[in-house]
Amino acid sequence: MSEQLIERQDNGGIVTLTISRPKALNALNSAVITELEQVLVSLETRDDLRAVLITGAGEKSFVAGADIAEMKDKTPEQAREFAGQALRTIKRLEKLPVPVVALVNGFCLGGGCELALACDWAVATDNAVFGQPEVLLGVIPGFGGTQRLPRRVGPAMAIDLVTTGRKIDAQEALRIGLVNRVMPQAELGAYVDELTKQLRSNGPQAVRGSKQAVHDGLDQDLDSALALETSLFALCFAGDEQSEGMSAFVEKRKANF
Ligand code: DAK
Repeated sequence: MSEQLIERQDNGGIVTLTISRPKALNALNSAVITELEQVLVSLETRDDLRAVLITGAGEKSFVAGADIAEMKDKTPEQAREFAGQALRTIKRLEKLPVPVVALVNGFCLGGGCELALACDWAVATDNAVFGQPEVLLGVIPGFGGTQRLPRRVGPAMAIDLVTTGRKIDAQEALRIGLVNRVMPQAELGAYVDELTKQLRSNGPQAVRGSKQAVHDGLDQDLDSALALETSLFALCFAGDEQSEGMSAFVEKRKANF
């Protein structure tokens, strides 16, 4: 039986995906990307999906980048094929209709940092190390780093990181807004439990609608984006969730979504 490179754990619709190539610090090779894409395709149409958490196996690395050994001897045609598949996969992750959270538990470099940037938000353990060191290898980021990084941390900091290739620690990542919070590795499990509880207690369609409003709105001018928000807000009143949520408040009980 072939080794599973993406471990899956489903906790009532909160799915944790663990990239599992610990001997190579979870570097992304074609096999990982292929398996990740298959998993994402299977999640895209799941109505019961509430959130996706993505992390790396072991305590040393989230993802140390694309697999350099595999990339080294690619022909231009093979590089193009890899790029197409990788970009399609990361787009699928970004477009999932539920919150996607990166649990960055160590090295988060190159394609790993770009994977985290395609998630809705990231949290980090205090041993995490971030960077876009592609220039040290004679290439530029190819997984969206030059585009998503400036959108997250601003162009000046992004150009600093992609042109120097310097590594930053978890505290600096927090300060520049690359991650939302930092915690000791031993507390990551408790964070996941708390997040799972929180997301489970919210209206699932409202959670999806909130994400959709932010994502789709960012591609539009403010007036169009506000009109989109109004439409999605009104749509909430067409389902059962709003009625249950507001009735529960009035009746002083917990909503049952
Ligand atoms: N690829 C392949 N193997 C890797 C790897 C990587 N990115 N990172 C680490 N490994 C392997 C090491 O080769 C080593 O394997 P063995 O020698 O034991 O067989 C094992 O993991 C443990 O690594 P180290 O012995 O080096 O461990 P250290 O603690 O000493 O150092 C490190 C950890 C993370 C600082 C170091 O391993 C390192 O600098 N790794 C490379 C980090 C890096 O440069 N990452 C960026 C890669 S470039 C694209 C999409 C994406 C990309 C490009 C195009 N398209 C869609 C077009 C992305 C490019 C990249 O990510």
